[in-house]
Amino acid sequence: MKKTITFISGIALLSVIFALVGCSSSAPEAAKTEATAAGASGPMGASGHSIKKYPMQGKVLSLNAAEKSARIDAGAIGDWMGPMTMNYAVKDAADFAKLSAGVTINATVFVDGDDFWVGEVNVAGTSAATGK
Ligand SMILES: [Cu+2]
Repeated sequence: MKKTITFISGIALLSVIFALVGCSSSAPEAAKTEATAAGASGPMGASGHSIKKYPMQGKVLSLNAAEKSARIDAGAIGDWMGPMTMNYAVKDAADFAKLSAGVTINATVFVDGDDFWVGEVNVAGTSAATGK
């Protein structure tokens, strides 16, 4: 019985770790990246760190006009995020205007500390099959 409880605890712990790693970069990794980029001359963001840019390819699933955010099913985004569906702020109105449900995009993810958003949007194609 004790063994079973230990096993279940292990699963729960793994789940927590996976959840933490899944949707944000780990602190040690961020620290390492920052140290590596110390000599680089990126623009400073609000966080005081230089803003990092990652190419992203994804499909827009839905839009939230009030929040100017998009739910995007994206492939791996550099070493920042694995392939997953999540919400991204789209800060630039011109970029947001290019988006609609069903389109596939090539874009850039900007990461400023804990803040991130999508910009430099290019619509790569529309999915006529979904007809949205
Ligand atoms: Cu994520």
